This record gives sequence, C-alpha cells and structure tokens, in this order.
Amino acid sequence: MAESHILKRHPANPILVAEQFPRPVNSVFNAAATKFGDQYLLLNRVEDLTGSSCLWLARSDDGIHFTPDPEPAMIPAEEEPFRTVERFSLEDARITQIGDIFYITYVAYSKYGCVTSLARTQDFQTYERVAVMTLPDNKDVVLFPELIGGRYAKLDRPMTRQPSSGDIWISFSEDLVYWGDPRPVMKPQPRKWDEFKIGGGAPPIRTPDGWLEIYHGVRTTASGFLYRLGAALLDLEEPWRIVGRAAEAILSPSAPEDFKGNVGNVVFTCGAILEADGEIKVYYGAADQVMCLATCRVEDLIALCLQGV
Ligand code: BMA
Repeated sequence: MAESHILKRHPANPILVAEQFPRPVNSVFNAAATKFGDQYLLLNRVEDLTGSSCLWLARSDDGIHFTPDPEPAMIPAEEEPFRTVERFSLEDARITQIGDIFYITYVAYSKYGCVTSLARTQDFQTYERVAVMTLPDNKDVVLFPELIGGRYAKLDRPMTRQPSSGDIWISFSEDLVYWGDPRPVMKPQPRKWDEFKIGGGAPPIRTPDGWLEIYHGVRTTASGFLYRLGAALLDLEEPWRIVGRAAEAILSPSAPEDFKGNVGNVVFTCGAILEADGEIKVYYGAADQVMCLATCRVEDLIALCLQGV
C-alpha cells in the first residue's frame, strides 16, 4: 500500500515492544529520543501491570534495533518536592541537549493531576531532578536546545478550555526553575485534523528556515479521540511567531499497530532526530502500546510547512 503521508513508516516497525523488557510490563510507548556518543537512546514510557508508568532507557547502535537497560532510569521520587507530584506515574519524557547536559522534561501524575518536571543527566546512568516546572494541568513540555534572547525557552500546553482542550504556549526562564513571560504560539485549526487540541511533540529542531516543531493534534470522532502528527516552523529569534504550518497531518494512524493496542487511533511523538544527511527520524508511540519509527527528508518537511502558511 502506498504511504500517503510525508512520514514513511520503517519496515522494522514496531521497533520496541513490551516483550523485550527484562520483566513483565504492559506497554512501551511515547519515548524521548536523543543521540549520545555513537548510540541512539530512547527514554520510553513503560507502563507496568499495575497501570503506573516509569521512564526506561533503551539503547541502539543503528537507531532501529533497541535493547532496554536492565532497570528503569527513573521511577517516582522519594524526595520532596517531587514525591508529592509523582506518586502515580512518570510519563511522556522529552530530551533536549544543551551543551553537554541532557535535560529531561517529563509528565508526573498524582492526586493533584499532572505537572511537568525537569531532570538532568550527563551520562544516562544517574539522573538529578531539577524542578517542578509547571502547575497542573500542563504537559507536552519541550525545551529549546538553545537560549532565545539569553533565556531558556519552553513550549507547553496548559489546559485552557473545558473539556480538556488546549493550545501551545511559549515561556522563558533564566534558571530553568522560574518561568514567565508566557505567550500563545499555536491553536487548533477549526474543522481540520487538529481541531480539538494540540501539544508539543519532539523538542524544536533548528533549521535554516526556523525551529521545526513536530506536534500532535487531536480530533474527536464518533469512535473517540484520533491522534495524528503535524509540523510547524517557528521564527528562530521570536519563536512565538509561526513561519509555516503544514496544512495536512504528517502521520496518521493507518498501520495495524496504530489500532491494535491499548488506545487505538493514536500516533504520538516525544522525540525526533535530525541526521547529518538530512534524514529525520521520528520515533512515535502507536496505540499507547509499542514504539515505532517513521522517516522523511527534513527539506520536504520544511517545504510542506512553508506551503501551508
Ligand atoms: C495523551 C497522553 C499520551 C497518550 C495520548 C493518547 O493525553 O496521555 O501519553 O499517548 O493521550 O492516549
């Protein structure tokens, strides 16, 4: 079957499944992705048999075949102020490298709802928690890999409308702890594939034409939510300004694994890697069950964004 979308699924999909983990788990999905030395790393959301998730690293030499570590990288914290907000679950991490530090933004669930917290590592052996970054309910936080006007910058998705809908915002910080100067960046597009809610996916990637943001968009249908991926370009100096936004989704559920898992009709990304040769690898969770890979040329994605303005 010809692939209709710009992102092409890798023939090895799914590239990581629950059965590969060293103990019984329910599912592996929505992984952060980065390169570390010669290796590719996925920091996966792994849901155990009780229904709680932790963050579990898997390593690869080729970006396709991954081996999970023997133990999870991060489980809910024992120390405050993290303990209170992490009691239930750690979910949907994103990794941004700034200098030689890898920052991890991750969703933490507790009886207070969901917040996003920040941790850091330099070796992917030990992880240091930095701060609780947001109030509830705010997730889909992606950190820019460079300072913007001398400040750290993040995209996030506060829940601004009921029921549970929201837009992508940007805010800034001098120390990664206290965030302010918030501005709206992107809204759902009325009567389009991302009409209900949107949220940041992979951390922004610098391109000559702007920050490439691969995001998820949701439409409500007769069979529930339909999660797809889209792309936008944000101005390099003033990233609250949209330079281009692809009119069409760049990946939609259509492969068997996108329908067959715990939550059907879902493709959801938390990480993409731009290779030196211009290939972009987008790692995504399918049906909240397995990890998959899709690729395309970065220049094609940029062109699609610029056509859509
Ligand atoms: C979102 C997040 C994701 C999940 C998606 C589809 O709200 O919880 O982790 O993949 O729903 O269930």
